[in-house]
Amino acid sequence: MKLSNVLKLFTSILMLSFGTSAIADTLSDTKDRGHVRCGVSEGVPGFSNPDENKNWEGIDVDVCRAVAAAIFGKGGDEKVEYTPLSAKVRFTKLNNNEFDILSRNTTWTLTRDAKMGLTFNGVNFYDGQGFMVPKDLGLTSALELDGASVCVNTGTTTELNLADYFRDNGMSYEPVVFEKADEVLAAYGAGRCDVHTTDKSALAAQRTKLAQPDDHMILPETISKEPLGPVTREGDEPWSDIVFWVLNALITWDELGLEGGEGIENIVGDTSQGAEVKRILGVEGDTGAHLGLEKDWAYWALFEVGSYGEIYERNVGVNTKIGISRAGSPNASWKNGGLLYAPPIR
Ligand SMILES: N[C@@H](CCC(=O)N[C@@H](CS)C(=O)NCC(=O)O)C(=O)O
Repeated sequence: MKLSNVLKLFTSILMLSFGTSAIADTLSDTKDRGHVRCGVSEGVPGFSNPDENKNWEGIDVDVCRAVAAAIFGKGGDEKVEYTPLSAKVRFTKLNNNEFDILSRNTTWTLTRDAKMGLTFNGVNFYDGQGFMVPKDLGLTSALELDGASVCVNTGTTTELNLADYFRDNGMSYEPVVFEKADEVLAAYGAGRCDVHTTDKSALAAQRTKLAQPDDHMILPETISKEPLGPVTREGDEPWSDIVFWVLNALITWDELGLEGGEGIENIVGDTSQGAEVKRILGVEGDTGAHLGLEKDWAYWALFEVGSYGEIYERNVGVNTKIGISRAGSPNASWKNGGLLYAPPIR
């Protein structure tokens, strides 16, 4: 072999070995550590919020719980460490490896996806931005907000949409900007601004924290699309696949009109169930092998956390303080005219 070829071969071997060792193996790291590391908000009821016993709950928290149950099996949903994050620091900290799933009312956008080294793994809540105002201002439309002062969270799509909306409608406003959601709410509650703006679901949630929630209203306009979902690091492909498919197992179970929880034990033993149900529960086939998980990965996610529909109703549905009806909304299943549609688990 010519010397130049020997050198080439040597360089390729070196690159290969360095390259391989640099590939993240978030699943192995997670198994070794014994828990999933999940980045959440600093407190948005219904999405990610500590309850009175300081246990995290919400629709975003349930994504992390489901991933942990898919990895660790029975009781695995409790094997999650939560890191509360402001909007401003969430992406830097994910990219710095401080946690492995960002599940925190985060909107999927082109810039975040293509420029910021992030991967979006589906949508767990279709949202849109709105405005909350004190009822005694007597307003009926956001188009009456010309000249208003507006409290807003920095580092969000909210800030950008706010600027677009006022400019597009030839109106001016005075931004009053904060890093933390509670600062925005406190400032709005203390009358330091006329308007509070964020995703409508978060507005409904934040309204419940005000001293007199009934003194405030959400204006009818929805000024943006905010598809919210779990985010991972770009290049962390096997891990991103797990997050994506766990979320879609929860959605599929809802499409099938089935419930999770302990009742799922009866479904697993019911031989009359169709092929799709048997496949998802790992009774037939082994989709888990493709994800580096056990056969029954989806069974445990559904056992511990429930279907998407159960998660929705428990956290933000009409019988909660947040009270957002799923029926007729984009968060209904495609089978009921909504946007939630899971690719096939096969
Ligand atoms: N979905 C928007 C907004 C998300 C956002 O962070 N909204 C604030 C407004 S309430 C929030 O939830 N903050 C929670 C926190 O800072 O803990 C985005 O991804 O930029």
